[in-house]
Amino acid sequence: MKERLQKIREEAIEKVQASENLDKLNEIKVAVLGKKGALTEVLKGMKDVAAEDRPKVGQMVNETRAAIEEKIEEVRVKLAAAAREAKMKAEVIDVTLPAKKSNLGHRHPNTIALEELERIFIGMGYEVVEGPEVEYDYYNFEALNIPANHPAKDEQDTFYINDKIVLRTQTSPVQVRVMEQGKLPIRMIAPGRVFRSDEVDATHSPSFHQVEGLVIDKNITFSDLKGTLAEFAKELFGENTKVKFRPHHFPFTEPSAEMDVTCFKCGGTGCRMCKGSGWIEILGCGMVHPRVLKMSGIDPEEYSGFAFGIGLERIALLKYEIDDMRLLYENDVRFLKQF
Ligand code: 2NM
Repeated sequence: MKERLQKIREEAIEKVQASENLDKLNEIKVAVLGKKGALTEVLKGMKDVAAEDRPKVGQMVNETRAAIEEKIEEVRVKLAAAAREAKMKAEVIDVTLPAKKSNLGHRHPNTIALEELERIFIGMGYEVVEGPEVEYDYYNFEALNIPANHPAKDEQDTFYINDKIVLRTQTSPVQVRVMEQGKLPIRMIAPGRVFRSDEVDATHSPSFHQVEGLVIDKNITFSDLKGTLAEFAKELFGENTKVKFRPHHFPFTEPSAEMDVTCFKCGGTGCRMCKGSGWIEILGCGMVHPRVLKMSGIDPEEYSGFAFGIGLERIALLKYEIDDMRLLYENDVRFLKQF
């Protein structure tokens, strides 16, 4: 019996010492100490041992078990440390490696300009309203007092879907739709894409963007128009910006004007930016024509209003000093990232 236990002990310790990982070690533990293990077999054979020898044999079995367990624990601690070490090595993070590039997009200059205009007008209590890009001839022309023989209506200038439907040439049809709803007063801007049958060059594109504004209330005068647009120009181009209004003609406003701002580059003394004049044209405007009000169901004896139209690309090109409109449509990230 003594020899048998001695043999079990030596063999077990040898195997435990040779085990290369925790799984292997556990396998050995089960094979020696488990329910069907070699040592358990010995215990089962105790009934054949003479009664007076049992305490002695029992003690020997316990000693053997304790010795094997001790060895297993010793090796387990070593293997666990080695496994942890290996895991740490595998998961090591090299903080000196270059970071992964996150290709975050960038707002388009048009978008930056639009958000700036929206911020300014929302700050003055205006609502932002959008409408269809494919529009009835009625809303795009007739309701805006644009006569049938007007050059804007020519196929040379407008994309026709059929004789009643066009691609809108301005965003004012959105304002006609709002006026028709009859909820007064109105203080709104209508931003969006418009279409004109133009050849592409540095300052033209068949598709561009406008922000048109409309205010209708009782007692709105040209002074309100001037005050509002002068304040807008200061917000957009700087506190020292001055404005001037030149008489103009639009079918949908009377009187009509174009507004210039003092050049934000030279302050009005004349430079390349303003082609020496000191002034830069930025928008068209006027008092809404009584006929336009009447057609949309608003009584021009009771209400009056002003409107204006701003070319978004024009603002973006000016503000970010871009010299060719085509750059805005190429979507080259090297260009877009600069703003
Ligand atoms: C411009 C210039 C002047 C304009 C007119 C209207 C409406 F719907 F009230 F009649 N909306 N926008 C307007 C006036 C647009 O663009 C250069």
